[in-house]
Amino acid sequence: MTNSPSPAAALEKILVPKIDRVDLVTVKLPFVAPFGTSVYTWTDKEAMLMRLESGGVAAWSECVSDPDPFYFYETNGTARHIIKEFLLPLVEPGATLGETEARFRRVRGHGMAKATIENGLLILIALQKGVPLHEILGFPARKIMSGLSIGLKETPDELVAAVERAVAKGYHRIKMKVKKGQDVDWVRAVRTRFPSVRLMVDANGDYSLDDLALLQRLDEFGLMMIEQPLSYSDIYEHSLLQKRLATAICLDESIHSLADAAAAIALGACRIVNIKQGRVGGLMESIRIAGYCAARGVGVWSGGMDETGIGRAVNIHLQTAEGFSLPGDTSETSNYFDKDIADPPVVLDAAGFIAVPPGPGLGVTVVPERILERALRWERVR
Ligand code: OSB
Ligand code: MG
Repeated sequence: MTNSPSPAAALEKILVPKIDRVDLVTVKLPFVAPFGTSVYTWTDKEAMLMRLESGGVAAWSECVSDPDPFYFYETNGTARHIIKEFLLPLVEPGATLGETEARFRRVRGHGMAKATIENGLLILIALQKGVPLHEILGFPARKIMSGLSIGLKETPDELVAAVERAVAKGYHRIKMKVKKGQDVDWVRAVRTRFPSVRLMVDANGDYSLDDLALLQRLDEFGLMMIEQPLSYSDIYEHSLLQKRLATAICLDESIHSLADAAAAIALGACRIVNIKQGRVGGLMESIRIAGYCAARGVGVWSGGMDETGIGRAVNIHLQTAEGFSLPGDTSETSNYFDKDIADPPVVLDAAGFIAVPPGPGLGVTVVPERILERALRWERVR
């Protein structure tokens, strides 16, 4: 594909530290409001966390799967199984991260499980060196653009009110979820109230090519993009659709790797890629995809999985990487939780930007009492 060095080349050479202990801890945090999508409505975030301990230093990472397979095939249950039985046994102190990633490739798929370990190792390495994660990734700190993902609402008025609050906060772009029967009129309601706000929709795969005429009606609203209009597993039909739409298509669910992104771009299936570091198997693959897309004029942004403060901080550090050109689904902690398990919470500054939390590792402090308070399960696995 290309002979230029991978933007993750330096990362691949970093050595895996010795690991004294590994724990998997499942927590459940109630959302401030239910989050509705075309595939499911979540009322809380049930997250599986990983705690790596090495020489008295503890690093927390988060598996971005849900307890259910409604957005993605992995679940907290499959991730626990794959991590315990197949991935952790492949993690060998003294091997490089590149070698570790290569060993992980023998396990097909299960990127969220792989990313949980890779995130944890990188955070641990950053903590041991006393530097922020973004520095280990190879990028200087920069302010991150913000974006809000608004779930399906009961009425257009409720949706417009949510957009009003987001605009008042200064979010750089607003995404609204759509589904069949809750699309054109709802977009029009928002557009009528806010003719020029940077707006996009996310269908989570609810449409098919039979809906072409309907999807074409969205072209009149000047949307930044339509995210994953067709099936979660499709690339080819998106390429047919993109030829018939003025609005850019963004792929989310369909992209599991750099190879998927390359195929989608070659086919003209999208003009924008949503990178969720867990869905693509980790931060190194995310950095490769972002670099690949940027070199081809394809827009990139960081998606979110309604993460706790741990996964949210990972997404913020990732967005210092080259290629992240568009505002992502990175919004304030208060949009999700009254009380998160890490401090400080994510907040927007007066211009709508998010600062990378300073300090070693993620730059956020995990509060053990809050984890214990919310823990459903605590299992030592190594
Ligand atoms: O499709 O991007 C999605 C949340 C859970 C599962 C899938 C998606 C989402 C979001 C919200 O849109 C992202 C966030 O605010 O973290
Ligand atoms: Mg999406």
